[in-house]
Amino acid sequence: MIDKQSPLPIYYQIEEDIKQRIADDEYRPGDMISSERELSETYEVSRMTVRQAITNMVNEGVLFREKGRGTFVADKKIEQPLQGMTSFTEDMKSRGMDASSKLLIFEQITAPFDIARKLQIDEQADVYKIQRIRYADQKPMAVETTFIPVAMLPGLSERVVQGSLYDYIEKTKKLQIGKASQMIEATTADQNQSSLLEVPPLSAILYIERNSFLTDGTPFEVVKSSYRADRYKFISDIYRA
Ligand code: 16G
Repeated sequence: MIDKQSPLPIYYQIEEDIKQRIADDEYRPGDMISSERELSETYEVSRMTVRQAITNMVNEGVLFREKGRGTFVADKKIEQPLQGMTSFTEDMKSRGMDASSKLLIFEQITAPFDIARKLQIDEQADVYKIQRIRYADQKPMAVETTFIPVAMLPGLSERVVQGSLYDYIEKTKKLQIGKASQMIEATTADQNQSSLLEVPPLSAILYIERNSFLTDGTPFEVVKSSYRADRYKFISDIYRA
């Protein structure tokens, strides 16, 4: 299994082997993998080499450690295409997962300066500030803070935003969502985010800002979201010009 003559580092070969076993369903999410000692015997390498392979896989989010218990196979990351403007509810449904939300904030406030600018509204204008933890199969995936002009969706209620906002905009309000510009940045979870997302402090986070427009060009939302980097990866097809 391990080729000591290969130019590929041994820890890398171990990583590939364990990943292959996960792909083959030999190891499933939640399964405990063998101890460092056992693995070093199986692969006939030092424990240091095994530790290096495991640490790399923990950092990648393939495995996770639990103090005093062992090392386990993590859930597979959700692959989110970068093209196509979808809602969280649609994303989870299309994967056969159950989408739900916990509403943390639902209030009307005077638009903060940067939000007013992005929504192209008066600085005195009111916006809804909505903060939700988004869950897939009851597991926290992201914390989203959404700003929407009150004038755009008068009468928006807590009940509505507990479900799908995009569904409400399109089906109930008959507005046509057109496009968004989006920024993705790497950050780490602060104390509050780590407790909301149920991850250790300083865990890797994908911070996303989305500025969305109706088909007639009117901005309708600014969304600041923090996604668990151990649960998400973004994918896209790219073409050479
Ligand atoms: C996604 C969007 C968000 C939108 C939400 C609506 C990102 C990266 N994505 O989470 O902008 O507000 O879907 O979801 O911000 P809903 O229709 O399930 O409420």
